[in-house]
Amino acid sequence: MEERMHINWYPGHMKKTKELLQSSLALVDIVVEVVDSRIPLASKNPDIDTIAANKPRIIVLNKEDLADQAVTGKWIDYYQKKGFIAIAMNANSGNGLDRLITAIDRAYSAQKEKFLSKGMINRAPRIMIVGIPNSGKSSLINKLTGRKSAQTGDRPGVTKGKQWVRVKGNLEMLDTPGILWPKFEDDRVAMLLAFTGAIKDDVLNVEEIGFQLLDRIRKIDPAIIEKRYSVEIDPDEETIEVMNRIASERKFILRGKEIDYHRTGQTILNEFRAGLMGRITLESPQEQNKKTDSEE
Ligand SMILES: Nc1nc2c(ncn2[C@@H]2O[C@H](COP(=O)(O)OP(=O)(O)O)[C@@H](O)[C@H]2O)c(=O)[nH]1
Ligand SMILES: [Mg+2]
Repeated sequence: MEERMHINWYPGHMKKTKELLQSSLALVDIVVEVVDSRIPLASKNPDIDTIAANKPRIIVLNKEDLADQAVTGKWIDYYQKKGFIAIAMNANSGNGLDRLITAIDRAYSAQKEKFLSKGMINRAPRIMIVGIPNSGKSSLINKLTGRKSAQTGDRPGVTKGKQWVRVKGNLEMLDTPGILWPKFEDDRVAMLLAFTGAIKDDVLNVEEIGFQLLDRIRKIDPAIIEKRYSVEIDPDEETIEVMNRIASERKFILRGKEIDYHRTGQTILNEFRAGLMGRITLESPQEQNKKTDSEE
């Protein structure tokens, strides 16, 4: 895409966020980082490895219900090889919450030993949830606290004091998540974030993003598109042809018989995000390995 995508994240916010994050991190034993299983790398913060370097970290591959299970398994291996504990979960249903609690116990074991060997009173592990916007932090917090309503005021810098809450699994959690910024200077990443809805549509060119998503899914497996939109795809044809047929299949035609690309693009985005095309992962660890190999 030629036009650069603009993400509303001001440098002032970022500095404030970083400071808040660092002061919170000093209080916790374990950092729980929430990422989106459909884009497990693009949905990571670029600086967390440095900022949280000295804390045990658990990577939660959230929204696992929307991602390809086999690829999620590969991502878990990928992160575990890097020395993290990684688990898959669905923060909407709570599926995987038990795995998370077990993982926290594991991550805490070394520190627990240290406390005990010094004859200190053992205490519950203190955790903090961090992640980029839309990764599912509030949903996960609600599952841990058993509260129903999502927390609002999810803007960087608006945190009003922090509180410990005792949550499932006998943990103490900071009630406010650490909101991290994405790798927004990277256009490949920005595109993936746009596909999943992590960047609001009103700052995007929906026609273009919808088209790019169609093109990507077609490359992953054209049968996904054929099935969802009742179209047949010729391997030699351009993706725009496919988009045109989707539009006519859905009757997204404007007066004057022009194709309504906005509506077609929006529909592709909405249906992907809602999981209506099935489980799709947009980034694979192999792709990542290839990239780093060529950089070296
Ligand atoms: N399908 C699915 N949707 C999820 C999951 N977790 C969160 N969501 C949805 O993703 C959106 C963002 O979640 P939210 O918890 O507000 O993210 P936050 O910005 O990180 O606090 C909401 O629409 C949630 O319902 C999940 O595991 N699966
Ligand atoms: Mg939130």
